Amino acid sequence: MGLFAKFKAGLQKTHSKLVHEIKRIVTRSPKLDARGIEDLEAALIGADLGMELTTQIIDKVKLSYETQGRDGSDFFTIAAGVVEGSFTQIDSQLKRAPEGLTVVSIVGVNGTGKTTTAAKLASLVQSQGDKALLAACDTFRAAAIEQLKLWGERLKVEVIAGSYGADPASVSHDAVTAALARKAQFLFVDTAGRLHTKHNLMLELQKLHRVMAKQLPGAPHEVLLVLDATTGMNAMNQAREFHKAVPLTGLVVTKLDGTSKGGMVVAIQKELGLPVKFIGLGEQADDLQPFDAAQFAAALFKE
Ligand SMILES: Nc1nc2c(ncn2[C@@H]2O[C@H](COP(=O)(O)OP(=O)(O)O)[C@@H](O)[C@H]2O)c(=O)[nH]1
Ligand SMILES: [Mg+2]
Repeated sequence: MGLFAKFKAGLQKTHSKLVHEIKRIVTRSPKLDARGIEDLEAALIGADLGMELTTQIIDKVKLSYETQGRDGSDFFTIAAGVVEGSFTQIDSQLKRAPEGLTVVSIVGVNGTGKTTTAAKLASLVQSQGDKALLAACDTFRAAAIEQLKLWGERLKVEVIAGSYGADPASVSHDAVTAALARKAQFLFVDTAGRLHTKHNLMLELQKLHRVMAKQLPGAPHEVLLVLDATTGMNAMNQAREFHKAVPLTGLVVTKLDGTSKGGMVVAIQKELGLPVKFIGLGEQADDLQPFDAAQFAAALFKE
């Protein structure tokens, strides 16, 4: 499947709801009366695009209808343009250390898709010719270690793990040592899920990062917060709190295939000024895609 086809398939739920509703509205009132505008607003907000972006789209639509006598069919082009434009400042590339090993720490609350994302990222860089290792630093749940090991077997990626209940910082220390010894380009560190409101767990995460930085200056080079798209705007609070405790370098939004509110990707990025680096569009290894604003906007609005 090509990249656009992947985006399109993964964002199908958001796309079909948006396009269906918008078509209904513009067919009913092609000249866009006040009620038509209101309904369009509701449709965009319903997809979690956020107030700011919705207003931007509606203003632009109104303007073009009033001054250029456009009709409903232009709505999609205008909306896609505004969405794409709102991402221009953002660098969504995965960071790379100037030389040697790049350490990527993967953080977030329980069940958002951290372990899956760590494995998918290892698969991605591996497909680009880099060597990756995985660190099982969720020592809080025995099943989490097994889950990552299973991915490692499937992808043929070495997994560094401690025993259940071990200090995650010591596992991360061993993992950095191993990754350096193997001359790997990337180490993806899978961490335990933690609520952003639990202070002691945030301290534990800080310690994990400190230990790696001591061993390899600059590490972790990338701290990715994994957010579950189906939790909608609650993700915003998680992002704010995590960012206070451990400076984040980017976001991964997973499970976009399971929601019709995919617009939250745009809203969250706009609100927090953090780049969305990857989006999860399914459960398979190749269902994680580097974020691309143009493809994303087209996948939401292209008929
Ligand atoms: N549909 C879908 N499921 C996902 C995606 N990412 C993760 N999952 C599923 O979400 C569940 C929790 O993922 P996991 O990686 O264990 O979450 P963690 O607790 O944050 O480590 C698993 O069943 C994953 O297969 C995604 O992008 N799309
Ligand atoms: Mg996990």
